[in-house]
Amino acid sequence: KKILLKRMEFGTAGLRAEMGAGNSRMNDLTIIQTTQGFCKYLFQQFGDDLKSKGVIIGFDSRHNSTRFARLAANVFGLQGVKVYLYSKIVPTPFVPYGVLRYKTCAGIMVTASHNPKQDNGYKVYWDNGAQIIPPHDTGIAECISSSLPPSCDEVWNEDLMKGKPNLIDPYDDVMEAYYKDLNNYCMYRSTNSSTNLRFTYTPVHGVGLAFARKSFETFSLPKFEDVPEQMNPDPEFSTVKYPNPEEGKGVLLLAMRTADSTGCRIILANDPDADRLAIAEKREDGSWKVFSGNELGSLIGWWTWYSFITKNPSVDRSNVYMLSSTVSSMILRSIAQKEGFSFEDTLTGFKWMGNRTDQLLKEGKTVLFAFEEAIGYMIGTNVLDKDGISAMSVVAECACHLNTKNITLTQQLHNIYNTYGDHITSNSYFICHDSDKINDMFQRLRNYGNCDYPSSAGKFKIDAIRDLTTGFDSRQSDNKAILPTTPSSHMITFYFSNGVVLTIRTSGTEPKIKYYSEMCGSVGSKREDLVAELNELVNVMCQEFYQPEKNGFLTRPT
Ligand SMILES: *[C@@H]1O[C@H](CO)[C@@H](O)[C@H](O)[C@H]1NC(C)=O
Ligand SMILES: *[C@@H]1O[C@H](CO)[C@@H](O)[C@H](O)[C@H]1NC(C)=O
Ligand SMILES: CC(=O)N[C@H]1CO[C@H](CO)[C@@H](O)[C@@H]1O
Ligand SMILES: CC(=O)N[C@H]1CO[C@H](CO)[C@@H](O)[C@@H]1O
Repeated sequence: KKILLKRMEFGTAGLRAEMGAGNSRMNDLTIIQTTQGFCKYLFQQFGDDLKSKGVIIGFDSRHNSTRFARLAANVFGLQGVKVYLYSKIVPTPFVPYGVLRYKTCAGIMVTASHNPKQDNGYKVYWDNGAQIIPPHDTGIAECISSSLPPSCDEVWNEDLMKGKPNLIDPYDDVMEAYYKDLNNYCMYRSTNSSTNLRFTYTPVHGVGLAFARKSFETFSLPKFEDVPEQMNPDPEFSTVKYPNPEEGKGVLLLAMRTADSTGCRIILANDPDADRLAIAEKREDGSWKVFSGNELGSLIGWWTWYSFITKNPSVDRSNVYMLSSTVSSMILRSIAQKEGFSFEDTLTGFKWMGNRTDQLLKEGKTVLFAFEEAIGYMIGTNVLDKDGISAMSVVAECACHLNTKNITLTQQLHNIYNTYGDHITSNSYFICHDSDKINDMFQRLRNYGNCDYPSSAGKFKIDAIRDLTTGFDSRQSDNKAILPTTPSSHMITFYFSNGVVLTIRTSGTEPKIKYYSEMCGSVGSKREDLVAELNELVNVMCQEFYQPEKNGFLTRPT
């Protein structure tokens, strides 16, 4: 009954849920209803231009993805809207890329990214090529609830649009154009073709393989080794528990085996819709270092700046931008301060970084790079979203270039910290399924002692607070936060006297209360000391702010 009563909520991330019957699940009916609402909203916003400009639709290799994409195409097609429907599976970034290439009013990608196999999803892009942000989500949600009955019987026919004049397959054109544009990110072609560095690649049963191969070819990189068990699309994700390379070693075990047996020093892994990237590097002792999202962000940030400034030495640096989400490492800010380019942080999610990038481009700025700690990287502005297909070749080229100087990625990461200051992060979460308990916890933090936020955690003093749920920021003279306020979720940032910045937030899609903390050391400080201090602070913070025993919060499974 629960599944019939509660409709899936359409948010800025679109939809993501288990497949099955009922209003709370992903199925033919909820796809048709959602698309009818989305189509209606687009007509309200763009008028009849929608028909000629059209929409672009892509899908991944999950169960039902092709069918869901075709049904969505039917809804638009029946309304006389031009539909660019990919005829084959594509990486998610090919949809936002296509929005910009064909100047469509919107894009839809049928994917649940790295979720378990029983899930699917529906991701939505606006005409600026970025994922939607408020108020479009509520506008679309309202249109969905007011257009629930399927418009006609034909809409269910998967083959309805076959041969219709308003159906276009963009696949071949994008396969050519995307890689032609990608070529601009290749900096040192000559180094590469003869490199002795070897790479292993896994798409973790997703869409990536063909696109990754072509990405390497574009950069004239040597062929990578395939992980045979994981290279072809497999909606069952049969060799992994969760198809999420962010989880680190477990997902990369087979890739490590391939790499060990073929003599590769570097592993590249995309998630199943190939919009994210994980990297591991073999240490001298034969063990593997899996880079965290922040570490990889530091490396790519340094590399994109280094290649850019080498090619454009006399550029006005203040017009050049890098972005990251506010819960990611602030390493880009440190690099920017020293190098003289501009840095901004945004709310979490590429929807915000994509939209901000679009605005900056319209102001004539250059945006080199944006990243978030959840292994999402946007290099350049061909795609205004994270893109694992471009990122993998850029990182591989960076590794080849460093290799010519006998430097590993791990060594270069330390060089970056030596130059710009150490950046140590400690992120984790507690699990809680009771939203009242979560609200109580945040209520207590907002009324700590006598109706104010905490002024310390243990012996660690807090200098300033930003609360993006209420829009408060004690660092601003008017106490108003600069980043947008989101009353629907909790998010408080604590600025400690010792330089640690710590954010606690609820997750929109999971029963987690996450924390993100970072210690930015000055150049020359001792790394072990910084690590010890951050750990002590995080431990006492967890006890005092979360009160996990009292609240019955579960710790992250290890
Ligand atoms: C495909 O979607 C339907 C709902 O439309 C669901 O019942 C079915 O389980 C899905 N198939 C798989 C293999 O997940
Ligand atoms: C490369 O670096 C390693 C370790 O950093 C060192 O042992 C080796 O001698 C170096 N090789 C060359 C050719 O410089
Ligand atoms: C073709 C070419 O320029 N190859 C260069 C690639 O990198 C090696 C070092 O790994 C150089 O020695 C080559 O000159
Ligand atoms: C919701 C939305 O699209 N917001 C902004 C994103 O960026 C564009 C272009 O700069 C703005 O016009 C939108 O208002």
